[in-house]
Amino acid sequence: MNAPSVTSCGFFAFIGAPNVGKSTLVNRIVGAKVSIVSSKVQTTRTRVLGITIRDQSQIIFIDTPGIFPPKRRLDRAMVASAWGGASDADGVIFLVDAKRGIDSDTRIILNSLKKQNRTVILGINKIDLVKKSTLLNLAATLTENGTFSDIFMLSAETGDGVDDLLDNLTELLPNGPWMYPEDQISDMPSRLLAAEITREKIYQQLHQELPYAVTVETEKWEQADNGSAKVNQIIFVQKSGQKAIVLGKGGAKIKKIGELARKELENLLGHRVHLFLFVKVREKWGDDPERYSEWGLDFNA
Ligand SMILES: Nc1nc2c(ncn2[C@@H]2O[C@H](COP(=O)(O)OP(=O)(O)OP(=O)(O)O)[C@@H](O)[C@H]2O)c(=O)[nH]1
Ligand SMILES: [Mg+2]
Repeated sequence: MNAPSVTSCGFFAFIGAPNVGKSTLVNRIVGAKVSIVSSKVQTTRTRVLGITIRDQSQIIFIDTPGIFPPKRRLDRAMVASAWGGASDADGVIFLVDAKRGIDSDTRIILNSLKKQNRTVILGINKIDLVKKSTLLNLAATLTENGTFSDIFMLSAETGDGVDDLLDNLTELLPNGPWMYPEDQISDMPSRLLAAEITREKIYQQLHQELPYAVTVETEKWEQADNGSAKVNQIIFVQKSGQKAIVLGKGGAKIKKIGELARKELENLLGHRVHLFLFVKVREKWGDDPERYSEWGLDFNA
């Protein structure tokens, strides 16, 4: 007779400085894009779930915004959301960028963890970018400055170390039923996912301060009988000069952003999408409570 199968399930949060590769790693683990990624800092603005199954275990990862000294209201909400993700999880993986090493943001997080008396798992990511000796020195310095239950050397880019991490995490999960259906990989509503994809394209297509002055919202979503969807989105900017940059010469930039976002959205949804982007100047969108509610961010953080 077969023994009854025992399942386990739990949450692990990735925290770390901006740009260390938290979202890339969650996407790599899930095997699909659940969280947007860019080469710029502060890409992720809220908590994003990435769910995966390994043998009898369902592991739910919480991708969080990077932690840095906040200046604006949005920054404060993002950083609060990251720490909130850490406190909601069964375990925390503190991710450090092997190339960047211990920069000031990383040092601040190390100190906060120490103050909270919190033992976390250390993940050193981007090991594909450094020599082994650099990596070993970094690991030694980190362990002198923090309390870690385990250390993993990872590359979200190549997948190095990821299997080993997952094998070890399954051992730490409490027994219990799975919390999500077997085929579910995230919990983000389609409207928000669509807005995030457009924001990712903006991060990839526009530079300097512009991405930080921008937010995207899905205003309307109409599903047609033939299976296609008509999606209207508003790109909020803070100044008219920024609107001109987002539009580009003869509208070329926004056309490019729209094309890239539409293609990705069509791939994800498996049906045609008619995407309409509108740019609106709203100087203080960062102080509008409505901009925060859809993300589940705390306006008063
Ligand atoms: N070479 C290399 N690049 C990586 C690796 N992981 C992530 N990256 C790159 O690092 C950049 C930042 O990745 P993200 O996943 O957006 O980083 P993040 O920590 O989620 O950043 P925030 O959301 O801003 O906090 C992107 O350009 C990734 O392609 C890695 O293992 N190796
Ligand atoms: Mg991210």
